[in-house]
Amino acid sequence: MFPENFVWGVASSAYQIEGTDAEDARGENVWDAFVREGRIYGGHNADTACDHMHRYKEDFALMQELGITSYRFSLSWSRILPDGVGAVNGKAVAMYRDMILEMKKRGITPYVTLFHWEFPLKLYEKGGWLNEESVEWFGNYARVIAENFSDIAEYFITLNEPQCFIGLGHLSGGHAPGVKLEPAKVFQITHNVLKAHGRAVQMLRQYAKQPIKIGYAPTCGVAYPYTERPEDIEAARSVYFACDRQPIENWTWNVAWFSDPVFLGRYPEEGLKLFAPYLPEITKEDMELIHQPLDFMGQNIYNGYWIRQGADGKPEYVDRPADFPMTACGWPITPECLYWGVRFLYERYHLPIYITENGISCADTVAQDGAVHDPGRIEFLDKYLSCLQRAVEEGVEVAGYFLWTFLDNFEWEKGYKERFGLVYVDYPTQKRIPKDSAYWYREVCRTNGGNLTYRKDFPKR
Ligand code: GBH
Repeated sequence: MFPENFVWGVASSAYQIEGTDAEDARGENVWDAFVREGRIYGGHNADTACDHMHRYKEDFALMQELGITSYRFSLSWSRILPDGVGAVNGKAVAMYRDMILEMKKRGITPYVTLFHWEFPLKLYEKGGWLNEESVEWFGNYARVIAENFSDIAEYFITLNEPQCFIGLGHLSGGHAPGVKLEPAKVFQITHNVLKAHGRAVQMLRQYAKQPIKIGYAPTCGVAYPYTERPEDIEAARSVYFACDRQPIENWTWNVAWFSDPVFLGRYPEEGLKLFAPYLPEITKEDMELIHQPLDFMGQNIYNGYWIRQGADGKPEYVDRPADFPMTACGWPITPECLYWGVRFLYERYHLPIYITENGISCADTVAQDGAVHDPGRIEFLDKYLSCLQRAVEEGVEVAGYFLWTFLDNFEWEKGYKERFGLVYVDYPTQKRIPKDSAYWYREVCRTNGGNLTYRKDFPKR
C-alpha cells in the first residue's frame, strides 16, 4: 500500500510544451539557437509545441478531469528574464502566476522546477555555465522566482538532470548548446552548476514569502542486481555510485558526483582521485555552498542495467537477451530499476524521495474508433509502479511519483518523433485526446495505487 498522503502527479517542462508568440517578450535560450542550427530531427522546432501558453486553462481542466492532483512543471528563465539577468518580463510573471492560480483552482498542487535545460542565450554568449558568474546569475533568477511565486507555490526544484544538460549539452554535444568541450572544462561547468544549485537554494529560502520545500532532480541509469543474492546486490550498489563506470568522454552518467556534494557535502573520494587531472580548484566554502539543507530528493528514473558479482569477485555487467523489451525510442524496459533506485538512494542520502520523472515513449496512433489505445504504456507503468510499491512497503520513504508526461510534446533533439504523453496531441489541430493510459492512471490516482497488479512474489532469479 502507498501511504495516504502519497503524491501522484505528472511532469513537464516549459520549452517542450509552451510555444511562443510575437508578443510574449521572452528572451532566447540555447535551444532556440540549436533549433536554428537545424539540429533537430526533421527540422522540427518548438515555436508552437503544444501551444500550452495559450491553452493552459483547457489543459488544467483536462488534468483535473483526469484526476491528477500534482503537477511538476518548469519556468523558463529567459522568458522571465529575457537577458538572463536584469529586467523582469512582467508578461511572463503574469502568465506563470495565472497558470499557478489556475491549476490550484483545479485542485492541482504546483511543483516548480527552476531550470529544465533552457539556458538564456544572452548569458551563454557571456560564457554560459563555464563562467563562474553563472552561480550568481542563477542565484539572482532564484530570487526573482521567490519574490514572484513563493506566495502561491510551496514546492521548488532547482535543476533538472544536470547530467544531461552538462553531458549531452557540453561533452557529447547532442543537446543544446551542442558543444564538445574537453573534460576539464566540463568538470568546471559541473562545479559551477552545483554551486549555482546551492546559491539558488539560499536565495529561495531568503526571499520566500512562506516556508517552502526545496529539492533537486538529477538522473542516471540504475545499476540493479541480476539476482537478489547479497553479493549481486552489493555489486549493483557499488556500480550505481561508482565513478569509473564510464569512459571520460561519457563521465557525466554518474550518480555520486552529482548527488554526494549536494546531499553529503563532499565529492566522492574515488572520483576525486580518478578525475584529479581534470578538476578545478574546489574549496571548503564551495562545498558548504553546494551542501544546502534540502527538504526532499528528486530522481528521474527511466531504466537500469543488470550487474552481478563476477567470478573474480568484481562487479560485472550482464548482457540483455536479444529480445529484451524496449520502448519506441529504444530504451530498455526495466521495472526493477524503480525499486532498486529508490532503495539505494534512500540508503545513501536518507531524504524522502520523489520520482520526479518516469515514463515511456510508444508508437501511439489514433485508432479507427478515434481513441488512442496504448496497452504498452499501461503495462510499463503497472510494472514500474508495482516495483515502486515494493520499495514503499519495505520502508523506503517515497513521497510521490510524477509521470513523464501529461501531453505529447517537443522531445528535444528528437522533435515530435517520440510520444511520452498520457494525452495524445494532434499537432496540426492541437486537439488533445486522452489515451487509454490516462484513464488507467486516473484510477491509480483515485485508488492510491489500488488498481496495480502488485505481486509480492517478484520474479527472483
Ligand atoms: C528526460 O530525460 C527529460 O528530463 C525530459 O525533458 C525528456 O522529455 C524525457 O526524459 C524523455 O526523453 O546512465 O548511461 O544509463 C531523461 C533522459 C535519463 C537519458 C538518463 C539518459 C542515463 C543514461 N536520460 N539516461 S546511462
